[in-house]
Amino acid sequence: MEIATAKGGFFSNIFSSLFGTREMRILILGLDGAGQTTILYRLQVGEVVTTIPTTGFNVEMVTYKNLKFQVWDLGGQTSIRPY
Ligand SMILES: Nc1nc2c(ncn2[C@@H]2O[C@H](COP(=O)(O)OP(=O)(O)O)[C@@H](O)[C@H]2O)c(=O)[nH]1
Ligand SMILES: [Mg+2]
Repeated sequence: MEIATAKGGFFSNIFSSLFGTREMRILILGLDGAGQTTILYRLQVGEVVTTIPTTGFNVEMVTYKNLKFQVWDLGGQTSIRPY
């Protein structure tokens, strides 16, 4: 039973990597003001948006062809750097 499940997973992974949507996660790290949030929204909405300093983080889905990226943009200020 377990083998069947593993096989199913194996083949559905191959199938989805050939024809389906692949999901990946990207983490953007950098000092505050480096342009991380600008890059995130440039990727997502296709244009440069006005940003405010990130307190905490932004998580957005970005779809490119059959790839789906979950992009994490973490603020870089000293106070939240430990995270
Ligand atoms: N000249 C220039 N300014 C940029 C660039 N990328 C971002 N900025 C500006 O730098 C400032 C900080 O950007 P932001 O994306 O909020 O930085 P973050 O703190 O890393 O998220 C904003 O005023 C942006 O408009 C770039 O490639 N060139
Ligand atoms: Mg930011």
